[in-house]
Amino acid sequence: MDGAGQGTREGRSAGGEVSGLVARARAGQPRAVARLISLVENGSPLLRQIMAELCAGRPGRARIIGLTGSPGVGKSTSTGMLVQAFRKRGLKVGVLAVDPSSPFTGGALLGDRVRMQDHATDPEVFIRSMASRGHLGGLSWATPQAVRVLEAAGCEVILVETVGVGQAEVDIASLADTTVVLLAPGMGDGVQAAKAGILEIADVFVVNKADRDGAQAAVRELRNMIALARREWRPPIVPTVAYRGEGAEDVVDALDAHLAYLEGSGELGRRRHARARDEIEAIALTALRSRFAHLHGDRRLDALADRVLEGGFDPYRAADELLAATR
Ligand SMILES: Nc1nc2c(ncn2[C@@H]2O[C@H](COP(=O)(O)OP(=O)(O)O)[C@@H](O)[C@H]2O)c(=O)[nH]1
Ligand SMILES: [Mg+2]
Repeated sequence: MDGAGQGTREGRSAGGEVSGLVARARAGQPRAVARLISLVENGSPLLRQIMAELCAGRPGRARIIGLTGSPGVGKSTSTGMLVQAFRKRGLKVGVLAVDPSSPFTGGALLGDRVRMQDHATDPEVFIRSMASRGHLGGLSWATPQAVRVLEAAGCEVILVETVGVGQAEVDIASLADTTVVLLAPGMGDGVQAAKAGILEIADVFVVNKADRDGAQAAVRELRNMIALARREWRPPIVPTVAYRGEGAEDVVDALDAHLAYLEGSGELGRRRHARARDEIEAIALTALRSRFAHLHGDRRLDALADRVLEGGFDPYRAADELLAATR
């Protein structure tokens, strides 16, 4: 139903449709927010116009908090716990789970990929899961654009959950104002943390599952590692039992302390500047890639290959000619 009819309408008055959608998203309508995020996720051709409209007014001012860590460490549970803590303060909260396997409860669930366990919905919470792959650039531009949609919808805090494997961790650190790294006792995370460079990206450490044996040892181990790292900001370590909501206020306090540090040091502005740079770069690289995607099989490429094979013409010059020809 959504398919052909929608397509025709988009074709006829894409401008009007985008403006209407953006207006409804700004008014906080979950369906409009969901639709905009779907368009982001699918790399819709309408994105250029959507972003133009979203960026036309004053920029969004949401606080962006990234949560990362190994699968099963308790990221989704902790995200739910933090949603509650921020809601208690009367803040409107957005959640992006860049991990389609994450179950969430209790918000306006934007799209059907998030499993709903609790049917109570809170209109002041938007929750959405996004596929981490599927288009070039991955997190690098889809997530900032989804964040922009949530900001337009009035979210004051946006929690972004990513599975901490490889590149995703680094990506989340460049996206978020504050990066929370979660560990749990008995997962061998301490050693892994040092290896994976997690120490550098963590602004706050949460040792979740503090109800289990080994939690204190994990805290001690982390504390020792942090003591060796030379950083202006020393990440606090907060033990939590997320599924019982224990430690929620301590995490929020740690997040607040980090925000105060970011603001006081000028680091907040630097991080946001770097984020905008990354996003522009990712869009530009995606555009370049798609511009060159058709080259394979291009007659110009064949002709240049023949010249290189004939001799007297090197592949660098050939590449220069190709680049110049495809401007
Ligand atoms: N023992 C214990 N289990 C927890 C705690 N927090 C979450 N869990 C459980 O750990 C499992 C994984 O949690 P989830 O939030 O989905 O982890 P994620 O994969 O990192 O998002 C679930 O079964 C949770 O109920 C905790 O503080 N203690
Ligand atoms: Mg999860």
